[in-house]
Amino acid sequence: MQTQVVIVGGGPSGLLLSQLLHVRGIDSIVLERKTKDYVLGRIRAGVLEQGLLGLMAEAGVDARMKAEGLRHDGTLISYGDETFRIDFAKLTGTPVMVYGQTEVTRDLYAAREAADGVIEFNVENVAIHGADTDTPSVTYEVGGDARRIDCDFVAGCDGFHGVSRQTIPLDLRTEYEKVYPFGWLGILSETPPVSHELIYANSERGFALCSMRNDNLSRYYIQCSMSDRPKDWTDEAFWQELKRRIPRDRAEQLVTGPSIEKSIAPLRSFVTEPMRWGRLFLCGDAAHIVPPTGAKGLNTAASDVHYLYTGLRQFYETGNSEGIDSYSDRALARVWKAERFSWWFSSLMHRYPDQSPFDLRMQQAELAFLRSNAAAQQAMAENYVGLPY
Ligand code: RFL
Ligand code: PHB
Repeated sequence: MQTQVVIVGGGPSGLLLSQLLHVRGIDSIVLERKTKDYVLGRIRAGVLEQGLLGLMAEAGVDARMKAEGLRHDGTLISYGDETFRIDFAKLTGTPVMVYGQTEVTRDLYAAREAADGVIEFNVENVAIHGADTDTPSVTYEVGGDARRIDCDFVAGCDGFHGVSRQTIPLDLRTEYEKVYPFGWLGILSETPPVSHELIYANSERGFALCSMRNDNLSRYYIQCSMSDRPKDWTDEAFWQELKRRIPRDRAEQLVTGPSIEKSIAPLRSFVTEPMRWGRLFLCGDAAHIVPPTGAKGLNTAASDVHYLYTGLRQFYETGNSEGIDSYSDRALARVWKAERFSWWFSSLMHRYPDQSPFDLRMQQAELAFLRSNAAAQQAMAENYVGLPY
């Protein structure tokens, strides 16, 4: 088989890239290790930045998001007995959109299928060959059948555990990592959200987040120990703990119900450099991970897709390789800013096992500063709604 771009990974990065290339007449084949239902069953991101919304419009997949997404003009932050609001619309003129990653992915699958795009599911043993030559290829197996695709470029959109990053020789890449000493226990429940806007809470019992997917689907998280397992937490225990961590008036209004999903996510900051090796380009979680505080993961994946799509388009339309040559530098410049914001917001909102009384005072002082200082709120809002591409 032959195509212009082989895309390894059929998560949001891979599908968005494939659909954007298709709109510009560039062919791709997507290789996905799991089934479509499995990919759609992963409950992940909920908050989309304007940049991603713009890419969805360009890809022709924004109709349902526009009709069903929830526009959020601000967010609430609580600590101790204080709750304050960061007004994104007033500070930046830009809202964010609450629309689940599951829905983004579903819309992208629908668009790829409508365009007869090729997506191979259940692929095994994907291997990328000749990435540092002008004639790369990708081999894989489906149901025991060995296949090979020759291509111009390979996009590694296969997430943190994929093969693409590992394909770049160890001596050519540098990895930066920070693992946080706690996780997030998240549940999804068919109950009305406790607040119109997200609540990020720093309580003495640890962090909590009240989020949502729609008017009758709530997403809540609490900071938990890394040794906890979802089955250790009954729904009842989760709701009790959440109520202790959010402002009292909200806790009294909280509508509880059975969870329809319950999982624990570790918190990690990770970046690999460079994001390109010859004709192989890493995109999204394959190249970087942020802790979820601040909702930057999917949005940063989208900015990578933007830089790569722009570079590939320029190459195919004009023969100029400037965009693909500068891909890694451009993507990383924005990645590191998202890493900084996610690390800062995580550090501000969580209780650390080894936090000293001094560290705690620093956290409280920083929260008090953010609550009362216009410049601090401005910086927070600009980062939250997404820095420009
Ligand atoms: P994905 O989604 O991991 O998709 C990669 C795909 O590649 C496939 N794959 C392979 N395919 C072929 N061959 C192989 N060898 C393969 N290895 C892997 C996988 O099966 C998978 O389908 O990466 P992608 O596309 O880069 O997307 C990244 C986002 O999923 C991620 O950044 C976000 O979900 C992070 N995130 C959030 N991001 C936000 O922007 N806003 C949020 O509100 C937000 N909340 C979250 C989050 C992530 C969370 N978890 C569980 C990590 C909340 C949580 C709890
Ligand atoms: C979510 O709704 O899943 C969500 C929202 C905001 C975050 C992280 C996750 O910062």
